[in-house]
Amino acid sequence: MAEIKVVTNMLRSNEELTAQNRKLLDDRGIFVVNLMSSPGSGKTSILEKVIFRMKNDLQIAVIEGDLYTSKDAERIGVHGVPVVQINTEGACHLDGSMIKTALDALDLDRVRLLIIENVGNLVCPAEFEIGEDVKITVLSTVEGNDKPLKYPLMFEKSSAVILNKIDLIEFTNFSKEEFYKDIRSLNAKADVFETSCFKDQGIDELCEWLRNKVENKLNGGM
Ligand SMILES: Nc1nc2c(ncn2[C@@H]2O[C@H](COP(=O)(O)OP(=O)(O)OP(=O)(O)O)[C@@H](O)[C@H]2O)c(=O)[nH]1
Ligand SMILES: [Mg+2]
Repeated sequence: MAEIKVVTNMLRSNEELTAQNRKLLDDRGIFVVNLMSSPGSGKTSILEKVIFRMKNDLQIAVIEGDLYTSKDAERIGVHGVPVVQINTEGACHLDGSMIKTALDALDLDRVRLLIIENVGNLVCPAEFEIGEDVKITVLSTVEGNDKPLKYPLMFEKSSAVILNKIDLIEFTNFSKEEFYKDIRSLNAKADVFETSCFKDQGIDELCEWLRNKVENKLNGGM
């Protein structure tokens, strides 16, 4: 019983903090992405590509979630955009309190698009709202096309799904047919992008999608 109470309190506290974070971000019209995937699917690589293309005409900031290191924040920092690293010290997902700390470290008046790279994990991050407008899930071809059905929640809740490492598909048994069938059965509305960070494929389309979302939010819609 005691354990159940602790979890309940934690979730409630996360909800409260997330609501505060969301208000802070909504008041400024900042569009927020919660970027999730298994470890190594290509979240940071995609971010680097997106930032390179968009940073000159859009104010972008990044929050990097990682268990222990600041390796991803260092990669993003090279591109000259504001980035805050959160080390979860073993926790498998970001939560409202961590995001609050990170928001305090950013100059939000100079941000239009905030991308939060969650801890690499296909399960836990999907269960915690962190003040985002949309969730985006990345799956890479080398992980196998069975993952959406095996780990459905993240795919169900995402507004967009990115199928990354499309350049490697010929070396795998990944079935795009099965993948699209399963994604559609879980989430009929999700937009799907096929990307390769090595071949620069699909990144322009993803940037366009993000740009539209940022503009919609600025204009008061979602
Ligand atoms: N072939 C190929 N490799 C890629 C692609 N995107 C990323 N990679 C490689 O995949 C590895 C992992 O990429 P990351 O961007 O670090 O992945 P991540 O999801 O941020 O990883 P974590 O933050 O550890 O969860 C790196 O070696 C990348 O160079 C791609 O489109 N094609
Ligand atoms: Mg990363």
